[in-house]
Amino acid sequence: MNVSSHVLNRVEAALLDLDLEALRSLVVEALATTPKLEVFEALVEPALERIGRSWEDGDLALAQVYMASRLVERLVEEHLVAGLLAHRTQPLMAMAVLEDHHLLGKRLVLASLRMSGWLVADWGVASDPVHLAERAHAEGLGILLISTLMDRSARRVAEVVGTLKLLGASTRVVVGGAPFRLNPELCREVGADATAAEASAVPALLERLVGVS
Ligand code: B12
Repeated sequence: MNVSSHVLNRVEAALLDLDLEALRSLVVEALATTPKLEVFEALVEPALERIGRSWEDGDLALAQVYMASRLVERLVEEHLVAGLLAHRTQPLMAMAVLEDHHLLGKRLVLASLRMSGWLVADWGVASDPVHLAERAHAEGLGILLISTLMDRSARRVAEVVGTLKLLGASTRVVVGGAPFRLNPELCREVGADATAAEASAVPALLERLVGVS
Protein backbone atom coordinates (compact mmCIF):
# COMPACT_ATOMS: atom_id res chain seq x y z
CA MET A 1 0.00 0.00 0.00
CA ASN A 2 1.40 3.38 -0.99
CA VAL A 3 0.56 5.83 1.75
CA SER A 4 1.01 9.52 1.01
CA SER A 5 2.31 11.65 3.85
CA HIS A 6 -0.87 13.70 3.50
CA VAL A 7 -3.05 10.69 4.39
CA LEU A 8 -0.70 9.67 7.19
CA ASN A 9 -0.91 13.23 8.59
CA ARG A 10 -4.70 13.05 8.52
CA VAL A 11 -4.72 9.71 10.37
CA GLU A 12 -2.29 11.07 12.94
CA ALA A 13 -4.41 14.21 13.40
CA ALA A 14 -7.60 12.16 13.79
CA LEU A 15 -5.89 10.00 16.43
CA LEU A 16 -4.68 13.03 18.34
CA ASP A 17 -8.05 14.79 18.09
CA LEU A 18 -9.72 11.57 19.25
CA ASP A 19 -11.94 11.96 16.19
CA LEU A 20 -13.25 8.44 15.72
CA GLU A 21 -15.54 9.43 12.84
CA ALA A 22 -12.70 10.98 10.83
CA LEU A 23 -10.52 7.97 11.55
CA ARG A 24 -13.27 5.57 10.49
CA SER A 25 -13.76 7.34 7.19
CA LEU A 26 -10.02 7.40 6.43
CA VAL A 27 -9.82 3.67 7.13
CA VAL A 28 -12.95 2.90 5.10
CA GLU A 29 -11.53 4.94 2.21
CA ALA A 30 -8.30 2.92 2.32
CA LEU A 31 -10.21 -0.37 2.60
CA ALA A 32 -11.81 0.28 -0.78
CA THR A 33 -8.50 -0.51 -2.48
CA THR A 34 -6.39 -2.32 0.13
CA PRO A 35 -6.73 -5.53 2.20
CA LYS A 36 -7.70 -4.99 5.85
CA LEU A 37 -4.48 -6.03 7.53
CA GLU A 38 -2.39 -3.96 5.16
CA VAL A 39 -4.42 -0.86 6.03
CA PHE A 40 -3.54 -1.37 9.68
CA GLU A 41 0.13 -2.18 9.05
CA ALA A 42 0.81 0.55 6.50
CA LEU A 43 -1.46 3.34 7.70
CA VAL A 44 -2.69 3.04 11.28
CA GLU A 45 0.45 1.55 12.89
CA PRO A 46 2.86 4.14 11.41
CA ALA A 47 0.56 6.96 12.56
CA LEU A 48 0.52 5.53 16.10
CA GLU A 49 4.29 5.13 16.04
CA ARG A 50 4.71 8.75 14.97
CA ILE A 51 2.63 9.73 18.00
CA GLY A 52 4.89 7.49 20.11
CA ARG A 53 7.95 9.32 18.77
CA SER A 54 6.43 12.71 19.63
CA TRP A 55 5.93 11.42 23.16
CA GLU A 56 9.55 10.22 23.29
CA ASP A 57 10.62 13.70 22.13
CA GLY A 58 8.59 15.24 24.95
CA ASP A 59 6.05 16.89 22.62
CA LEU A 60 3.07 14.81 23.77
CA ALA A 61 1.88 13.33 27.05
CA LEU A 62 1.67 9.56 27.59
CA ALA A 63 -2.08 9.99 28.10
CA GLN A 64 -2.34 11.10 24.46
CA VAL A 65 -0.53 7.96 23.29
CA TYR A 66 -2.87 5.96 25.49
CA MET A 67 -6.05 7.59 24.15
CA ALA A 68 -4.84 7.25 20.55
CA SER A 69 -4.14 3.56 21.08
CA ARG A 70 -7.66 3.09 22.52
CA LEU A 71 -9.04 4.44 19.26
CA VAL A 72 -6.88 2.00 17.31
CA GLU A 73 -8.23 -0.82 19.48
CA ARG A 74 -11.78 0.23 18.56
CA LEU A 75 -10.90 0.08 14.87
CA VAL A 76 -9.27 -3.33 15.23
CA GLU A 77 -12.46 -4.58 16.89
CA GLU A 78 -14.64 -3.10 14.17
CA HIS A 79 -12.63 -4.40 11.23
CA LEU A 80 -10.41 -7.28 12.19
CA VAL A 81 -12.46 -9.44 14.50
CA ALA A 82 -13.35 -11.90 11.77
CA GLY A 83 -15.31 -15.12 12.02
CA LEU A 84 -13.35 -18.30 12.43
CA LEU A 85 -12.68 -20.41 9.38
CA ALA A 86 -12.38 -24.15 9.65
CA HIS A 87 -8.74 -25.10 9.33
CA ARG A 88 -6.88 -28.31 8.64
CA THR A 89 -5.33 -30.24 11.47
CA GLN A 90 -3.09 -28.01 13.54
CA PRO A 91 -1.27 -28.22 16.86
CA LEU A 92 -2.81 -26.57 19.91
CA MET A 93 -1.80 -22.93 20.01
CA ALA A 94 -2.13 -19.96 22.34
CA MET A 95 -0.85 -16.42 22.39
CA ALA A 96 0.01 -14.14 25.30
CA VAL A 97 1.65 -10.81 25.98
CA LEU A 98 4.47 -11.32 28.44
CA GLU A 99 4.50 -8.93 31.39
CA ASP A 100 3.72 -5.66 29.69
CA HIS A 101 0.48 -4.06 28.64
CA HIS A 102 1.10 -3.26 25.00
CA LEU A 103 -1.76 -5.30 23.61
CA LEU A 104 -2.22 -4.04 20.05
CA GLY A 105 0.42 -6.29 18.52
CA LYS A 106 -1.26 -9.39 19.97
CA ARG A 107 -4.64 -8.26 18.68
CA LEU A 108 -3.30 -7.78 15.16
CA VAL A 109 -1.45 -11.10 15.13
CA LEU A 110 -4.53 -12.96 16.43
CA ALA A 111 -6.73 -11.25 13.84
CA SER A 112 -4.30 -12.14 11.07
CA LEU A 113 -4.19 -15.79 12.16
CA ARG A 114 -7.94 -16.06 12.54
CA MET A 115 -8.46 -14.58 9.10
CA SER A 116 -6.19 -17.31 7.75
CA GLY A 117 -8.10 -20.03 9.58
CA TRP A 118 -5.77 -20.77 12.49
CA LEU A 119 -7.34 -21.41 15.87
CA VAL A 120 -5.31 -19.70 18.56
CA ALA A 121 -6.43 -19.24 22.16
CA ASP A 122 -5.98 -15.76 23.62
CA TRP A 123 -4.25 -16.01 27.00
CA GLY A 124 -4.19 -12.26 27.57
CA VAL A 125 -1.32 -10.91 29.65
CA ALA A 126 0.96 -13.40 31.41
CA SER A 127 2.73 -11.78 34.31
CA ASP A 128 5.04 -14.67 35.16
CA PRO A 129 7.20 -16.45 32.55
CA VAL A 130 7.47 -19.62 34.63
CA HIS A 131 3.70 -19.90 35.06
CA LEU A 132 3.24 -19.25 31.37
CA ALA A 133 5.56 -22.14 30.49
CA GLU A 134 3.90 -24.43 33.05
CA ARG A 135 0.48 -23.65 31.64
CA ALA A 136 1.68 -24.25 28.07
CA HIS A 137 3.07 -27.63 29.12
CA ALA A 138 0.01 -28.60 31.19
CA GLU A 139 -2.33 -27.78 28.29
CA GLY A 140 -0.15 -29.61 25.77
CA LEU A 141 0.48 -26.62 23.50
CA GLY A 142 2.30 -27.30 20.26
CA ILE A 143 3.02 -23.61 19.71
CA LEU A 144 3.10 -20.69 22.11
CA LEU A 145 3.15 -17.21 20.60
CA ILE A 146 4.51 -14.42 22.78
CA SER A 147 4.29 -10.69 22.13
CA THR A 148 6.43 -8.17 24.00
CA LEU A 149 7.08 -4.47 23.40
CA MET A 150 9.47 -3.71 26.22
CA ASP A 151 13.10 -4.87 26.18
CA ARG A 152 12.87 -6.23 29.70
CA SER A 153 9.87 -8.44 28.89
CA ALA A 154 11.48 -9.62 25.66
CA ARG A 155 14.53 -10.82 27.63
CA ARG A 156 12.22 -12.76 29.97
CA VAL A 157 11.17 -15.03 27.09
CA ALA A 158 14.42 -16.87 27.93
CA GLU A 159 12.78 -17.90 31.24
CA VAL A 160 9.77 -19.30 29.38
CA VAL A 161 12.00 -21.31 27.06
CA GLY A 162 14.22 -22.48 29.94
CA THR A 163 11.22 -23.67 31.97
CA LEU A 164 9.74 -25.50 28.97
CA LYS A 165 13.06 -27.31 28.56
CA LEU A 166 13.17 -28.24 32.26
CA LEU A 167 9.66 -29.65 31.96
CA GLY A 168 10.65 -31.63 28.87
CA ALA A 169 7.88 -29.90 26.87
CA SER A 170 7.90 -30.01 23.09
CA THR A 171 6.09 -26.65 22.80
CA ARG A 172 7.69 -24.38 20.24
CA VAL A 173 7.91 -20.67 20.98
CA VAL A 174 7.26 -17.93 18.43
CA VAL A 175 8.08 -14.38 19.50
CA GLY A 176 7.44 -10.89 18.18
CA GLY A 177 7.07 -7.22 18.99
CA ALA A 178 9.34 -4.18 18.67
CA PRO A 179 12.40 -5.54 20.55
CA PHE A 180 12.55 -8.52 18.20
CA ARG A 181 11.97 -6.33 15.16
CA LEU A 182 14.77 -4.00 16.13
CA ASN A 183 17.29 -6.68 17.11
CA PRO A 184 17.26 -9.67 14.74
CA GLU A 185 19.61 -11.60 17.06
CA LEU A 186 17.27 -11.42 20.05
CA CYS A 187 15.04 -14.32 18.97
CA ARG A 188 18.03 -16.67 18.97
CA GLU A 189 19.45 -15.14 22.15
CA VAL A 190 16.30 -15.91 24.17
CA GLY A 191 16.09 -19.41 22.67
CA ALA A 192 12.83 -18.93 20.76
CA ASP A 193 12.11 -20.92 17.60
CA ALA A 194 10.96 -18.18 15.24
CA THR A 195 9.84 -14.59 14.85
CA ALA A 196 8.16 -12.33 12.31
CA ALA A 197 8.20 -8.57 12.00
CA GLU A 198 4.57 -8.13 10.96
CA ALA A 199 1.23 -9.68 11.75
CA SER A 200 0.59 -10.46 8.08
CA ALA A 201 3.74 -12.64 7.95
CA VAL A 202 2.70 -14.88 10.87
CA PRO A 203 0.35 -17.31 9.03
CA ALA A 204 3.09 -18.24 6.54
CA LEU A 205 5.59 -18.58 9.38
CA LEU A 206 3.29 -21.03 11.19
CA GLU A 207 2.77 -23.00 8.01
CA ARG A 208 6.53 -23.43 7.68
CA LEU A 209 6.85 -24.32 11.35
CA VAL A 210 4.21 -27.03 11.36
CA GLY A 211 4.93 -28.19 7.82
CA VAL A 212 1.49 -27.38 6.41
CA SER A 213 1.56 -26.76 2.67
C1 B12 B 1 0.99 2.65 21.97
C2 B12 B 1 2.13 2.56 22.99
C3 B12 B 1 1.77 2.49 24.34
C4 B12 B 1 0.32 2.36 24.80
C5 B12 B 1 -0.12 0.87 24.67
C6 B12 B 1 -1.61 0.69 24.44
C7 B12 B 1 -2.02 -0.71 24.03
N1 B12 B 1 -3.25 -1.04 24.34
O1 B12 B 1 -1.29 -1.50 23.47
C8 B12 B 1 0.43 2.86 26.29
C9 B12 B 1 0.20 4.34 26.31
C10 B12 B 1 -0.48 2.17 27.29
C11 B12 B 1 1.93 2.60 26.58
C12 B12 B 1 2.44 2.49 27.85
C13 B12 B 1 3.81 2.35 28.14
N2 B12 B 1 4.82 2.35 27.24
CO1 B12 B 1 4.53 2.26 25.31
N3 B12 B 1 4.51 2.48 23.44
C14 B12 B 1 3.51 2.56 22.59
C15 B12 B 1 4.08 2.76 21.15
C16 B12 B 1 4.00 4.24 20.81
C17 B12 B 1 3.42 1.99 20.03
C18 B12 B 1 3.25 0.49 20.31
C19 B12 B 1 2.17 -0.10 19.42
O2 B12 B 1 1.06 -0.37 19.86
N4 B12 B 1 2.48 -0.27 18.14
C20 B12 B 1 1.54 -0.83 17.16
C21 B12 B 1 1.57 -2.35 17.27
C22 B12 B 1 0.53 -2.99 16.38
O3 B12 B 1 2.88 -2.76 16.84
P1 B12 B 1 3.69 -3.95 17.53
O4 B12 B 1 3.23 -4.18 18.93
O5 B12 B 1 5.13 -3.75 17.28
O6 B12 B 1 3.19 -5.25 16.74
C23 B12 B 1 3.49 -5.55 15.40
C24 B12 B 1 4.78 -6.39 15.24
O7 B12 B 1 5.76 -6.12 16.22
C25 B12 B 1 4.29 -7.82 15.23
N5 B12 B 1 4.15 -8.53 16.51
C26 B12 B 1 3.73 -8.07 17.72
N6 B12 B 1 3.63 -9.07 18.59
C27 B12 B 1 3.98 -10.20 17.97
C28 B12 B 1 4.06 -11.52 18.43
C29 B12 B 1 4.46 -12.52 17.56
C30 B12 B 1 4.54 -13.92 18.06
C31 B12 B 1 4.83 -12.19 16.22
C32 B12 B 1 5.33 -13.26 15.33
C33 B12 B 1 4.75 -10.87 15.75
C34 B12 B 1 4.32 -9.88 16.63
O8 B12 B 1 3.01 -7.73 14.63
C35 B12 B 1 2.37 -6.49 14.98
C36 B12 B 1 1.55 -6.00 13.81
O9 B12 B 1 2.29 -5.89 12.62
C37 B12 B 1 5.56 2.25 21.35
C38 B12 B 1 6.60 2.82 20.37
C39 B12 B 1 6.97 1.82 19.27
N7 B12 B 1 7.64 2.34 18.28
O10 B12 B 1 6.70 0.63 19.32
C40 B12 B 1 5.82 2.61 22.83
C41 B12 B 1 6.83 1.77 23.65
C42 B12 B 1 6.69 0.29 23.33
N8 B12 B 1 6.41 2.04 25.03
C43 B12 B 1 7.41 2.17 25.87
C44 B12 B 1 7.29 2.45 27.25
C45 B12 B 1 8.58 2.72 27.98
C46 B12 B 1 6.03 2.47 27.89
C47 B12 B 1 5.75 2.74 29.39
C48 B12 B 1 6.72 2.06 30.37
C49 B12 B 1 5.71 4.25 29.61
C50 B12 B 1 5.56 4.71 31.05
N9 B12 B 1 6.50 5.52 31.45
O11 B12 B 1 4.64 4.33 31.75
C51 B12 B 1 4.32 2.19 29.54
C52 B12 B 1 4.38 0.71 29.94
C53 B12 B 1 3.07 0.01 30.07
C54 B12 B 1 3.30 -1.46 30.35
N10 B12 B 1 3.58 -1.85 31.58
O12 B12 B 1 3.24 -2.24 29.44
C55 B12 B 1 8.75 1.99 25.17
C56 B12 B 1 9.46 0.64 25.46
C57 B12 B 1 10.94 0.90 25.67
C58 B12 B 1 11.76 -0.33 25.82
N11 B12 B 1 12.86 -0.28 25.08
O13 B12 B 1 11.51 -1.25 26.55
C59 B12 B 1 8.36 2.23 23.66
C60 B12 B 1 9.23 1.47 22.62
C61 B12 B 1 8.48 3.76 23.41
C62 B12 B 1 9.91 4.26 23.63
N12 B12 B 1 10.75 4.25 22.63
O14 B12 B 1 10.23 4.67 24.72
N13 B12 B 1 2.64 2.50 25.42
